[in-house]
Amino acid sequence: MRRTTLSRYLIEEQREKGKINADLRLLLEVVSRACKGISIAIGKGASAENGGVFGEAGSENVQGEAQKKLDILSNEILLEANEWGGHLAGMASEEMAEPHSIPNRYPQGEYLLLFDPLDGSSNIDINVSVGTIFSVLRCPDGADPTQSSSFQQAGTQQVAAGYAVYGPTTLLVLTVGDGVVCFTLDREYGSFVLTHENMQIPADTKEFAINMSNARFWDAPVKRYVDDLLAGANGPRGKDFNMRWVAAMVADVHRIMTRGGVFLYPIDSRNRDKGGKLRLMYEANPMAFIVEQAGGAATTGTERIMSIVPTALHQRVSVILGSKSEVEIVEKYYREMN
Ligand code: AFP
Repeated sequence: MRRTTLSRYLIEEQREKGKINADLRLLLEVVSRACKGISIAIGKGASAENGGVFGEAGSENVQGEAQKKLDILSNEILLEANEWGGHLAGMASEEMAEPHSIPNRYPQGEYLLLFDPLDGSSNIDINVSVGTIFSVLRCPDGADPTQSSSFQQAGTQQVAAGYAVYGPTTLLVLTVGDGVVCFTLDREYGSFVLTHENMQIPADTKEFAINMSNARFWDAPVKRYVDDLLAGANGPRGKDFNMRWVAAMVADVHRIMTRGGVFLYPIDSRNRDKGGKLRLMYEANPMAFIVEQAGGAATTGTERIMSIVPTALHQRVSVILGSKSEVEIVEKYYREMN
């Protein structure tokens, strides 16, 4: 049986469907190659040279979070892979305060790439799934790609988005605005192979994902929603729900992409001054694009995530996403209780 590799899928999206151009195809190939590199680094773990790739780096990122060695290594792999191909005008990352300029010796392209190089890094040391999240925008005509303002576009402007999950298998989930597809890394051949076409989030769910230890900080609509779920078959929802929390958004979202559910990292009294916990431009927006393309929904509780026009590169946001009917119930509670 003929297998569809990522390269073949992208060529078909370009040549037959006209959904992407050659530069975007190259960009996505290069990002996938970088994800393979990150997957290999993670696989080596503590056995890698110089004391292994696990553990603290001893530094902090722009958000004041302690960086792991693998955060820095994954960031470098993505930067190095993408800066010389001629397809990018600039890059921005969770791990860098300012956009990364393409060195003058390389040609510049029309696209901007944003990423969280290693999502869920607290999972590294315990050998649980982590991932990479990325978003692709066009650099506006005449805009300076060294400036954050060039990146500050609403999520609706994304031309592609994806994530890699480094779990028991390495997966790459991708959208170019033509549905969502999932590729599995065939380690023997070193290529991503199409394994899930047209991913759709099941509308009905019995699963939710939220960090329950934050319950005392939640706003009333979130508290009411989770209370309803916890009440189970005897409560207003009339059925029992199960809870899962991987503490890596990629893994939680991938579960929802596969078997439905709802993921919440809402704004609360503890994170309100920051605007939430998750980052809008390289975590929430790409996930929202993927989830919407798979028939789901993504909201802050009061507005569609992809409609927000960012005011800062590292802006944070309230995130509620997944099965459409669940997201709509949370939005309804926000409307009724605000
Ligand atoms: P990092 O990107 O800093 O590793 O954080 C992971 C994350 O942003 C997201 O992937 C998880 O859903 C969330 O944090 C977990 O946060 P808690 O530790 O507060 O549950």
